Amino acid sequence: MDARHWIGGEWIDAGADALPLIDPATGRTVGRAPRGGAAEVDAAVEAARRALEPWAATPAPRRAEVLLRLARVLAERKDELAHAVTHEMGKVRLEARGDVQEAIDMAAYMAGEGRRLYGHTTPSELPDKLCFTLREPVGVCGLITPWNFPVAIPAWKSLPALVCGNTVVLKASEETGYSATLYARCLEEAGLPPGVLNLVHGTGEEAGDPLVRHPHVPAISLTGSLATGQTVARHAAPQLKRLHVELGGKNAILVLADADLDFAAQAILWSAFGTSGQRCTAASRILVEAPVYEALAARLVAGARRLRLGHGWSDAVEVGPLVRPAAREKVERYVRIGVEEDGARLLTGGRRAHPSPETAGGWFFEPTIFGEARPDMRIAQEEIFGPVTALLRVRDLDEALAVHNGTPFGLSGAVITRDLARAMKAMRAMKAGIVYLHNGTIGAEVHLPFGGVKGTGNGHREAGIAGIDFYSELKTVYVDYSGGLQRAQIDTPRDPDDPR
Ligand code: UN1
Repeated sequence: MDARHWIGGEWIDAGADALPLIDPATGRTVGRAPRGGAAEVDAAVEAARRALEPWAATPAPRRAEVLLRLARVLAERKDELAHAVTHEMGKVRLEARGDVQEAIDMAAYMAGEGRRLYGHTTPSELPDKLCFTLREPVGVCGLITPWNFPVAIPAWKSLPALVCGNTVVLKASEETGYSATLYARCLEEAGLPPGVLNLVHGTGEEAGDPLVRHPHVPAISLTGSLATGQTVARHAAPQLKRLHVELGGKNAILVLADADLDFAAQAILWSAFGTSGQRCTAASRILVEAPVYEALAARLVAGARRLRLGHGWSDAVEVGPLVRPAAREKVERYVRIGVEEDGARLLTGGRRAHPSPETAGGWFFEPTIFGEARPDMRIAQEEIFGPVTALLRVRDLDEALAVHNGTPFGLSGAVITRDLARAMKAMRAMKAGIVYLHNGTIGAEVHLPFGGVKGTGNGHREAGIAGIDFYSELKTVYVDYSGGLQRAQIDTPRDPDDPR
């Protein structure tokens, strides 16, 4: 499972300073990734610049054909990609296949966009004049992707960029370089011309930062932590780059007293402990109306204890490990804070887990639920990014909404109720980029915009048409075929009584 750079169509092996790729379920090294830096980034940007003009000049429906072939290649190699995902970052096979499926969906969807890439056509205020907009590529796009969706997020970012005629330098996460390498191989197999997408590996400081600061990279898209997003925003600002950052969440599920509690428990367990809680959309707060608090808590505790932990490639397993020892230590720190500093009640979990001898070296943590959390507690405010969720008791929907909105983040929120009026009220009032009615907080689909408000991002969205918007420059075109000089705002026919 060795990762390679892909620069200008050439595959480049790791050198002596390679970074290890580690299976988090066993702690064993499974491969190596090259440790790229400014030199590799420069070479990749150069290759992307060379490839830009011919790719931008290729008709969009032709560009889209590559994406359509990519969808097929990814589908053929789905298991191989999923295997890499599980063995590099630990998510279970079912979810790893879902990760690849998201990339397949995005490839098929963006291939369709190649025959649309719609602009606006709109009337002019003057006769014999036509107004419309065109989409043009932005240029070389620098994409920096995280380890938690090693195939899906590179696809979310690169495929709209490519169909819009941009070329790409992708800096993959140093934890999941092999999955990114396989993704790039699929693009090669699909017939993407050399240099149109370039893949570099390395750390954020050594390879990500030079990409963000590079003078020939006018657009940057990052998915990562709030702190990284702030640094990237600072470093991209002097050149006024087009910047998309997709950062943290502190997502909540509201459970109202009329809810079907068995269903609610299912949705919560999936949203809180899927991917071991390592999703920016994970449900880390559960806001429960007082009358059903105890009954729901009992179901959740029983359900969490039943979840089977282990190596994600084994089919019976439902929850994998945390990605690295530091991630588990962070979770442990928050468990201590929850109990000691905050005074919440630990209902279940809170300890390292040891599912089997085979996984003795892995970084497992028990699915953990806090009860009696209060809105201002650190465990109810800060992103933990692990298998930890906190129950908060609320009086009514109004209080639930106030608590829901009372964090620095705003990615996804959910409400579970059978009452349509209360569901609709919640939908309106939740300060979040994504709202789920009668579901948990995860499960975004590729043809809808993805992103959040407040500290979750900087106002852009990815996926859907919003993704197309980010990766295209709009050119506004006025065609005057009147034969004379018509001056907008001045020669516009007006009401004869208007004295001007
Ligand atoms: C993320 O955690 O960065 O809706 C993205 C979801 C996934 C994407 C999560 N499709 O949870």
